[in-house]
Amino acid sequence: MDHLRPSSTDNIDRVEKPILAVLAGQRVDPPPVWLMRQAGRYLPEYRAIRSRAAQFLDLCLNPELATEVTLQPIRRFGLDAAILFADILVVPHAMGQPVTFVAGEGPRLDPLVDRHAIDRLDIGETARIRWQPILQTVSRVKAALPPRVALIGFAGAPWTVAAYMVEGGGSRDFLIARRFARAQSAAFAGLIERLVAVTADYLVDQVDAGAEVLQIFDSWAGLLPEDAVGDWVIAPTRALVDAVRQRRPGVPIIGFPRGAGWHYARFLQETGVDAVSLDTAVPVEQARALQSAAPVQGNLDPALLVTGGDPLTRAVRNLCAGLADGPHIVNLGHGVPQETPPDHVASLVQAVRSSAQSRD
Ligand code: 1CP
Repeated sequence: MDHLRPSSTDNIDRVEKPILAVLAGQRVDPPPVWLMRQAGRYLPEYRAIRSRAAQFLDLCLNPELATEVTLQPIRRFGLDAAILFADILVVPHAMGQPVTFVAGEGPRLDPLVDRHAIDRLDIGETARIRWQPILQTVSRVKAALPPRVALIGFAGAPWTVAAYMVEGGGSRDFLIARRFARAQSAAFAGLIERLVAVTADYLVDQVDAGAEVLQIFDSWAGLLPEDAVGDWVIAPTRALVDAVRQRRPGVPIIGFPRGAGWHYARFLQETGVDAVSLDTAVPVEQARALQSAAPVQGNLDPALLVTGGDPLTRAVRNLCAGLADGPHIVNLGHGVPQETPPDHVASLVQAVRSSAQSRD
C-alpha cells in the first residue's frame, strides 16, 4: 500500500512531528495522540483563566489568555498536538451576527430568518478584521510549542455553522435549520456559499499565522439524509478544501463529519480531505477499510475517559492494536466531557505510549 511508505518529500518537520508523519501516510508506532476539547472546564487551570474573561468569546479573542489555555493540556499531558483555543462560532461573530454564550446553556445567536438577513452578513475584509486576535494566538502558540508538537487550526464546516446561525443556538435536532434548508433552499445555498468563502479565508489566515494542520468540524453531519449530505456536507466541504488547497497547498486537512455513518467513505472520497476523524459509532472494521484510503483519527468513547481505570486502558490498547496496520492518530469520537478527571487523560496518554505493537 503506497500510503504506508514514507514519502521522499518528507521534510524535517514531518520527521520531527509524529502527527505530520501520520498525515503524510506513515504508520507511526506508538501512534500520536491529541483530544478534541483537550482544553476546557475539566481542567482547574482552565477554570482559573476562564474566570478572568466576562464572555466566552472574550476569552477566544484575547491572545494572551487563549494562548495560555491552548498550552495548558500540552504542558500537563505531553500530547502530540495543540489545537488552537477558539470556537466554531467565531465565524458568525466575524460575519457580524451577534453571538453570546449563556452559562450552563450554550451559545445564543440572533437567528437568520430570511434571505435579507443572509445578504447583510459581512464577508471579505470586514470579517477578516474581526478574527485578527485569533491569528495572534496562533503565532504565539506556535512560538511556544515544543518541536515535536504540531499546531492544529480549525473551523466549523459550512453546514454545522449554518445550522447554529439559522437555529439561533444549539439544538438536539436543529429542526428549524433543517426546515429552512428545505423550504428556502436558494437562500440557504447563499448562506453556505458565503460560509465557504469566509471559512476559506479564515483557514488560510490561520495557516499564514502558523497552523500546520487544519481540522474541519461538521458536528451535525449525522442529522442529514443522503441527498442533503451531498448538498450541504460533501459539496461545501469539497469547495472549502479546494479553496484552501489552491491557496496553501500541502497543509493537511482532517475532516470530521460526525455521525456520517454510511457516508464516511463517500465523504473521504469526494471531499478530498487528507484524513478523517471518526465518531464513536464507527466500527473498527469500517475504520480499517477507511484507513486503506487515508489516515484515520479517533475514536475512543468519551464516556470511557470519565470512567477511567481498566476499561479505559483496555479500550486504548484495543484501538491501537486494531488500527496498527495503517496511519492512525489516537483521539476521542467527540470532545472531552466536562466531568473528566484530568488524571484519566494522563492514563489515556500513558496507555497509548505503552501500546507499541510487537511485530516479529
Ligand atoms: O468555558 C466554557 O464553558 C465554554 C465551553 C467551550 C469550550 C471550551 C465552548 C462553548 N467552546 C469551547 C472551545 C472549543 N470549541 C474548541 C477549542 C479547542 C479544543 O478542542 O480544546 C473547539 C475546537 C470547539 C469547537 C466547537 N464549538 C464545536 C465542534 C466540535 C464539537 O464539539 O462538536 C461546536 C459544535 C462548538 C459550539 C459550542 N461552543 C461551545 C459549546 C458549549 C458548543 C456546543 C453548543 C451546543 O450545540 O450545545
